Amino acid sequence: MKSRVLKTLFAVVAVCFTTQLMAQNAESPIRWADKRDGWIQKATESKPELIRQDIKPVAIVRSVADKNAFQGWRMERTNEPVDVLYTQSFKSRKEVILDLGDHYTGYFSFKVKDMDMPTDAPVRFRFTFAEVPGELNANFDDCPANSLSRAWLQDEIITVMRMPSEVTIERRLACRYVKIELLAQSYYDFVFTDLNFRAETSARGKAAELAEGTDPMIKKINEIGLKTLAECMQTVYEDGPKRDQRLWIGDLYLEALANAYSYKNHDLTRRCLYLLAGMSSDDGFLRATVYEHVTERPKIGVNCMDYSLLYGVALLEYLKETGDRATAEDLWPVVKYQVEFARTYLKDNVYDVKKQPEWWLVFDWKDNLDRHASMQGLMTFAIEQSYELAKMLGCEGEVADWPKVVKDMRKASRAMFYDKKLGVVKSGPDAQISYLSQVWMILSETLTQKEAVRALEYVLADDSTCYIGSPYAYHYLIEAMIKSGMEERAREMLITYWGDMVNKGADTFWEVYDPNDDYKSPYKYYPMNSYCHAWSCTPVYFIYKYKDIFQR
Ligand code: RAM
Repeated sequence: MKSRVLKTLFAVVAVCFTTQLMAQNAESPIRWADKRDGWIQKATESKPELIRQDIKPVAIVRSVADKNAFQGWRMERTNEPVDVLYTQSFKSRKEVILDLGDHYTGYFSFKVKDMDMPTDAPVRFRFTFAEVPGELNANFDDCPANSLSRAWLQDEIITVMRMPSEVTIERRLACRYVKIELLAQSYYDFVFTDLNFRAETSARGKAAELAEGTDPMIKKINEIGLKTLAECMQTVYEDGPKRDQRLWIGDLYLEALANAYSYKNHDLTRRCLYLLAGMSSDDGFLRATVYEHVTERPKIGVNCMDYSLLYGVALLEYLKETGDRATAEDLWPVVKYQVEFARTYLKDNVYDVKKQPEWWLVFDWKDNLDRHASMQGLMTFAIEQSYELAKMLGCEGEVADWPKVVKDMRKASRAMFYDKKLGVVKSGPDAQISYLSQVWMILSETLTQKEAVRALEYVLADDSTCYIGSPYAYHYLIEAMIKSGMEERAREMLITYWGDMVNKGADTFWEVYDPNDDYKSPYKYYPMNSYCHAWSCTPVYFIYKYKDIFQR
């Protein structure tokens, strides 16, 4: 009897204790610090295998100065076959430029052997790898100190001590052209016996063929977009295989969209979503970028509020595409935290841009862009999308006030940013009119469709509007045009902007492209630009998703 009472008492105490703990957990701020290892583990499980392919140079080319060419240089094929390098002395030739035939990401190796006598001294080479012809004609030592690390520029000095020898250059490269210069030689002669580029990508499968009557320029844009995406699909969605070779939330979002309509390698998206969650800060804020090598590490201190809010949109798209509810449920608290945290920046329903001096708002590579209206619009859009995610997961009860936040934000935006008379959105103390302010107020459905068309027509016709600086921002412009029913303009814009890069010889699309300035780079030195950049691949998404607009 006594023992039964004791047992019951014990059970009651246990139940009370557990209930209290659960209540405590429910009330306490989201604490997923303990969950992060599990998320990294899941990211590891989804790590794709790299597919490797040996690429041999297809031609010997020469650089030709041409003021009509992109950055003043183009490559011209010579009549010499690559084989001459395997039979004729390199000591007398001293220099060559090889063309791999397309852009590749991977490792370069070469073999050399002495010809008749053993080489009596070390031989020294400089190898330069270039994505575009202009890079090969720049002196990388001119790179200003306030640019990014000079070491991103792909030149390597290699000393061969003995022959025969086989050398693989240690760093991973991204290029189409390889320049070899002989800097110091042995008294005796030597030749190359092999030149090889081992290309790597995790992109598997083939995207669907476009409809037969598709405009040839759109076909070309799609082909280059697919190539750009495949080059950036490594063991994460990289931003650029030359630079920075890492995962950023904003790039992930656009790459995942393009992948969902082409290669459909959804595991890579899952991996990246988990990696980012696994490296969030202790209280749950996402880092805008993370590293996967040597081990997984976040870039502490780089938190971009626009990027962290887009994470939820990316997860929603992933769920819609894959139906992988388990992943979406697992990561839902991350999305919830990003929104709740961003909400602490709201003052009278308007995002307080002054509250975050040391953090960036990305939006575009455009220094003079006033980001206030864009941020307000993006946040409204992201909360609405995140709420849709909550509904799909049956969690909307947890965030029941979000629809009201969205409504209040739209109302506040109209009062603060919308100039009804002129029909445009203005931003900042100087009432700046920019493309992006319109775009984000359209995507967030702050403007009605009629107002959206009026606003876009205004900026398209007004030369003083702050225009767009990167393909990343063009993506949102095209999306906004389609949303506003301006399908023809969207098509024209895609053909004009990306088609212009095609006409200028792009093998892959560039990080920053300004039709008015071929040398534009956010890093104060044009070779530092990444000429194969993830966020520039999104025509692929538009072309497949909106068939009626683009595949005719
Ligand atoms: C650069 C990268 C990347 C972008 C960030 C904000 O370093 O190119 O694509 O997302 O900046």
